[in-house]
Amino acid sequence: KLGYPDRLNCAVELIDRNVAEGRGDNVALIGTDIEWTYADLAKVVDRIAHVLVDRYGLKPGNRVLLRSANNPMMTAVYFAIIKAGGIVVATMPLLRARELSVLVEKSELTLAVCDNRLADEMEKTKTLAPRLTDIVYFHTDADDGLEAQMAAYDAPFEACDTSRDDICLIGFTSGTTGQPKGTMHFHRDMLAICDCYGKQVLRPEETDRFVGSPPLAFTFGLGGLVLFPFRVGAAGILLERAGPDDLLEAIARYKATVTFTAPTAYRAMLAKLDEFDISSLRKCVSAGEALPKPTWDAWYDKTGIKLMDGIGGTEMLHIFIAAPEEEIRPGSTGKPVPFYEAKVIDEAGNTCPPGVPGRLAVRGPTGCRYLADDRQTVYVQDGWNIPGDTFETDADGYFWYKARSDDMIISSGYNIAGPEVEAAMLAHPAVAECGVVAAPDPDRGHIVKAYVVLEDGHTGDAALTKELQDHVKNELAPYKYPRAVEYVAQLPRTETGKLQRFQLRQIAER
Ligand code: 3SK
Repeated sequence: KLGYPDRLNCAVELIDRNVAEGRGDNVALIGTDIEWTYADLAKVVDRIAHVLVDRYGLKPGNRVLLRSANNPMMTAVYFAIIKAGGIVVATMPLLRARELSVLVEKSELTLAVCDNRLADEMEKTKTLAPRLTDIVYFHTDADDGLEAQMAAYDAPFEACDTSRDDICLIGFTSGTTGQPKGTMHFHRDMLAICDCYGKQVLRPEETDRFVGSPPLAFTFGLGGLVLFPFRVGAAGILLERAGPDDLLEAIARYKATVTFTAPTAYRAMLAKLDEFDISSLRKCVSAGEALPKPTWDAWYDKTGIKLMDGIGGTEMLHIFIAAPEEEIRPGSTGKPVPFYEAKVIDEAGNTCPPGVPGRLAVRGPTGCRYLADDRQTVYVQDGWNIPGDTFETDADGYFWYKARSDDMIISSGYNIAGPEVEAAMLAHPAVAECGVVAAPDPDRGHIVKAYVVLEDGHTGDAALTKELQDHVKNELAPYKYPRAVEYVAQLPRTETGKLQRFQLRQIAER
């Protein structure tokens, strides 16, 4: 049993508890030119909470838009909203006014806290969504900026006496379809992911330093860069720009020990590993999309570190299938995280035997509660969350990812998982990135089509296409080979790095 008390404010548990239990001098957050201990962070959070309550009338249960790249100040605002009993609606920094105004309307937001460097789009949002009446900017020395207002407060802020089941976060997901859905999470959920995946699978230590690329507005980043370290008094390194070079540079500079990023970033870092000292690293988490076995193998060969694959979701808050290092089976996602249950089901809802693919169903201490969205009944059925992924299990209870359920390609009656073909293609040295989807075909219904970004020094001609097709035929059952290969400069990805196969499918259908 996780057994959280009825009255619980997760900001107190994740920040103030570290101070109260003697970890106040531990480094909590590292950003560009700034380092805050837990004692520093607790003070900043309290000052911001005072400003939001006294000057902007924040009341328990109010929702607040938060808009920023990853940095310590964003994190302090995040927890100030929660400490005051508010609900954070964090948004990806790259969202444009039109997209932001949809979130403002959907979440009925009147107050936003925004990094001053993102002011242009924020002001445009205000004109598109007039219900947004107050915007307070930080990272500015303006008289009405957050920092100037905070200077008037020094006293501790008394945390709102929230229930463990009060909502503290609405995470928006556009998934890979482009239709935003708000997922609501409770105070206890923020601790549950730390106590389930964090403590049982990842097992961080107080001396760890976490670094990674996902935005904090994506719950993968929130957990991996803030919640998991905070639960044990460790440090989160927050990078405003987190491309593969930035990540490598930060690992070397700050002696990071744990990384959280997507397979694409691990692949990109592989090419440059020799230029940086990454000897401080001890654990590397990969999620956000399926981890192809060639990427796992290449990372292990070069670093000696076993990539910790996992699948999670904004709906579930974080990772629910993964494996601790000693139980990793390369190519498998792992087993249900302690306190979660998972099964693979057929169309009638019966559990599929090992080796038979079906839809993943999962349940546990966190789960999907959409904000005013009919898709709730599609996602949650009979108390089980159905994330829309096709998996199969093996006799030992490991889960093997096949595809997003809508990424299965049916060609001449064969079921082919696009990501499996992508993994095979990626094992070829000429292939840097690959997306595989169904393309319409008059004879076969659909054929497998691969969109390929080449490594430097290769030319996408007929000879290479034949070589890649033969390569896949050698790696997989030959009917899975891509009958069409197109070379492209880049693949469509979400801001969090997920491949947007629906976009490739649309292109393939033209
Ligand atoms: O697997 C994912 O995409 C994910 C989403 C949200 C939170 C955590 C993870 C791993």
